[in-house]
Amino acid sequence: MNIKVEDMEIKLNKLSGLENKVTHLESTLNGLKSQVDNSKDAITLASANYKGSHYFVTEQRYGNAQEANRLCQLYGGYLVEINDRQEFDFVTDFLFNQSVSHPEIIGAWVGATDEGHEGSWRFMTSGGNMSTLVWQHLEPSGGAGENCMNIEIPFKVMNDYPCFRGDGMHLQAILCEIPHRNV
Ligand SMILES: [Ca+2]
Ligand SMILES: [Ca+2]
Repeated sequence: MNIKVEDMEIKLNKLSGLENKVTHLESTLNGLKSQVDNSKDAITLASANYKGSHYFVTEQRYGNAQEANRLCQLYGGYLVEINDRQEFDFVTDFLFNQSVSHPEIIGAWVGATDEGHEGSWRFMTSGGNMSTLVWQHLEPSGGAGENCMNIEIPFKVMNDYPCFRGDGMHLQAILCEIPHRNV
């Protein structure tokens, strides 16, 4: 009988140790969540929900499309992937409305590229073909020198654009799309 009580005490001690570990992990996780949320809030100019996704736009200060995409991935999303005309209309209306109060914002990255498959636009993160293409007049114009995509916000159209510019000019805003399951 005494042996059984000792066994139970050992098990209870283990259980108590596990509880402490879970509590510690929970507090670590909550700390990380609030760090990520705070950094997202710090760069968010405006946000909106559409169908299954949350969208947020940043200021116009990013010159590298891949870096922009990785930033969106940090928050559980990706640079916006426009799957159909309805989403295109939502995205361009949303961006246009922000540019009314922030007239300095005229361009935003889209998560699509034709790098390595010139003229065939695919989503940067999901890899699928992008079929809804609403080009600006005379675009796409850049050939192999312009393998990423932005939205020209005042005109609500797409433009092929260099994925990276080192000159610090012609920076773009970031529009991240985050599936609701990751928000
Ligand atoms: Ca190209
Ligand atoms: Ca172009």
